[in-house]
Amino acid sequence: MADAINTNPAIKPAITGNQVASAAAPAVKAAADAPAADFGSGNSPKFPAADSAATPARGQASGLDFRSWGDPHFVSGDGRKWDNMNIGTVSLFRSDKGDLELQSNQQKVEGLGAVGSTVNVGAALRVGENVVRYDAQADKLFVNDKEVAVEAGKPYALPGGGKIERKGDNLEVTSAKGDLVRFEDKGKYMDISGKLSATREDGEVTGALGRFDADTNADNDLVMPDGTMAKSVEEFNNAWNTTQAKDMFKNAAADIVKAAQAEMSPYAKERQALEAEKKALYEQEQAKGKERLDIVGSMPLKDAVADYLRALPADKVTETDKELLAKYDAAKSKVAALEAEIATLNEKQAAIDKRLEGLNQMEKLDGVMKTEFAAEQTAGTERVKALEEKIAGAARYNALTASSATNPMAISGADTIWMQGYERIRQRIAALETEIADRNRKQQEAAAEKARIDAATKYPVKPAATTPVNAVAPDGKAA
Ligand SMILES: [Ca+2]
Ligand SMILES: [Ca+2]
Repeated sequence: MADAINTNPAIKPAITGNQVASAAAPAVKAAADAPAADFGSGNSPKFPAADSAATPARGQASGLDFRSWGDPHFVSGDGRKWDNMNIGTVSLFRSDKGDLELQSNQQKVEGLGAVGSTVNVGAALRVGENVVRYDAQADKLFVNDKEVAVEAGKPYALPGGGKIERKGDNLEVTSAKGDLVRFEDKGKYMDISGKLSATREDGEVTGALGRFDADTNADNDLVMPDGTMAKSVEEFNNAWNTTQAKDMFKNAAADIVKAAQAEMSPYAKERQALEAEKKALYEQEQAKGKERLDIVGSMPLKDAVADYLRALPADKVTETDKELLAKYDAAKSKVAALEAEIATLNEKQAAIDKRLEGLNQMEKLDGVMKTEFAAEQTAGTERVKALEEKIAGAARYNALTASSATNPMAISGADTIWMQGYERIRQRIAALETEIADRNRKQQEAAAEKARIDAATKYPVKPAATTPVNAVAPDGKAA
């Protein structure tokens, strides 16, 4: 059968990877939106914060609050309420971008109610490359397996971004993206509540607390791990029990982080690395901006005075003024050097933004390629079936055509109907071949577009051989 497909020159094998036809790629759009550096505040308004980057690829999630409280009553993003009294580790939610995951440890505790109740006795949260665990019964907090004490008014900074704060009996963990998870100490147990970052996309975060989707409908939040709707609350609750391997209460923090990274898609990995780098660049830019402002604020001379002194004949300038002028010049070139550094830092952030947007587009194109490939396979199967029918009927069709040529009256009504059916098979084959070629072309176009975007948005833009920041100021002196 496969031979039959390949004999048709119109049917090319589908593209499965990054193969690219040499299709004429549209000209790379100039980076016209590259911002002018804003030296006024040291902050570029174009890049206000590290988490402003990614344009949502699939719409923002709506309804970001969540809660698991008491003997646990769950509340989903859109406000659906139900109970989950399962014993063990529950996967409350997980981001498909790989940067956020929350689990709870549900156990039956005696002395709560008449016969004891199932409650949250602990929570484990992975934020980026950190695992934060809270043991409600011992009232102990662990960051990456080390016990940590967080006092009110003294936020604990998480490596790589984010923080933990104490607010009365509560501990609030904020991720670098702005997700908030609250551990509420209730003595023998805890409640868990919080709000996801507004940057979260439709369905990006999902788990035992439901799917955080773009709509505001509470009835469609109970989505199973395989993406289908749960048939019952019980089925839904049971589906989100955590396996031993992914249990954050039972594995070392380093192993949890490693496993999470291994599961991330290449897009998610690159995205995470870029967002971390962008944040670091932004912080450097702020520091340089502040340094620049400090120098500008304490210039030894006003520009007008410097201009005036320079305009004087040399013998009219005092030694003191000469010294001031020299200091003024040094400060001026330091400012110029800082401005150049700030501009470079700005450009790098712009390039990262461009790449992040590129990653979104490439991910979408991957989806297009997958869909087209699947449809092409379906059409291919149908074509093979039709070809078999065509081959099986060929002798009869040829015989009927031959006798019809000599004596049209010799063809019966049934034969005529049969011949029309045979014609339809031939037409169907032609239509399928057009469809297959069309779907194949769409895959090639998507692959070419993906390669074009990949090349146009590569980051870092230049190899690391460019002048390193901080190396040499324009005046030739070490900065
Ligand atoms: Ca929603
Ligand atoms: Ca919903």
